[in-house]
Formats: sequence, C-alpha cells, structure tokens
Amino acid sequence: MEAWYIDESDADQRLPHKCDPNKPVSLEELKHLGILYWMLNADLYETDPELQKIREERHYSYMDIVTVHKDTLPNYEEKLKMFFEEHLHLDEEIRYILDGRAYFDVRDKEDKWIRISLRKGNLITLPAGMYHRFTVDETNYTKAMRLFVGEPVWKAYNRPADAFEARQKYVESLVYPL
Ligand code: KMT
Ligand code: NI
Repeated sequence: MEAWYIDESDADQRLPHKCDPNKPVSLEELKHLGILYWMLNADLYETDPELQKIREERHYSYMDIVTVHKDTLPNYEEKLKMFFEEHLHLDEEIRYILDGRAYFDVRDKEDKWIRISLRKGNLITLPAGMYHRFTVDETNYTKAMRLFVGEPVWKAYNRPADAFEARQKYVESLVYPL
C-alpha cells in the first residue's frame, strides 16, 4: 500500500498521477479519514485465520470475488468509467486485493484527491459516506474480494450526495470537517 496526492493532469486515469516531487500520504492520515487497512497473505485467503478474525470482529458475513479485466467483466470499459465517477455508498466499502493492483482515490478533509495504490494482500475499508472512485492501473487487471455486513448493497450515489445521513455522519466524524 502506498498513497499520494494526485496531480490534476487529465492524462489516463490508469497512470499513477504522482506530483513532482511526490506528495506522500501516511497510513496515519488515512486513518484520520476513517480508512482501515490490513496486510494479509492473499495466497491463504480460503483458509486464512487472520482474515476469519477480521470478518468475525467486523461482521463481514458476505463475500464474493470479482475479477476486473476485459475478458472477465462484461462491458469492461463502460464499467471502468462508472467506477471512476466520484461516488459514495451508504455502507462501508470493503475490498481485499487477491491479485493484480488497484487504485482507490479518496477525498481528504480539504476535498483534495488522495490516490491509494493497492497490491495483492491489501485489505481496505472506506467508511460509509466517503466520496471516492476506483480504477485499475496500467496492468488493467485486479482480482478483489468484496466483503459486506449482511446482504450486500452495491448502490453508488454519484456526487453530489450530501443529503444522505451516511454522508452527514461521515463529515461529522472528521476532526476538521469540510
Ligand atoms: C466501488 O464501488 O467503488 C467499486 O465497487 C469498485 C470496484 S471493486 C473491484
Ligand atoms: Ni465505491
């Protein structure tokens, strides 16, 4: 896992978009935004007691696995565009990268974009009500486990979605709200 403030160039979304010089973002800063992170052994995902423990503690009863690649995801380019629209959910978004790589872009307290680069073994949760977007990188491939508390709801609300209680609660949870 590595995170940085993105440059504002309109080059392809799959490129790193690092500033020159790079502006790194620490795990601590991500924690202040409500993001949780674990590093696990993805080769063991079927039997991993560490993963089991997290799932039990956080009540992640549901799980499935999606492969984001042009040969496995119907309407690949269209879906990528959709994932990259800035949005929020009314529940936590929990993703465990089993293979390949992925970028999650999230807004900081000043509404600036932070890019979180995820690799195999990275498990991340974005809090309900946090604006974010998702993309693959230049390798165009990621295999991710999706976890959820109870029956999954994947509905995304594109920005602006400020009236939702989940959004208001999230903003209030920040030490220095927007
Ligand atoms: C989301 O809501 O941002 C997504 O589901 C991204 C794709 S998960 C592999
Ligand atoms: Ni999302």
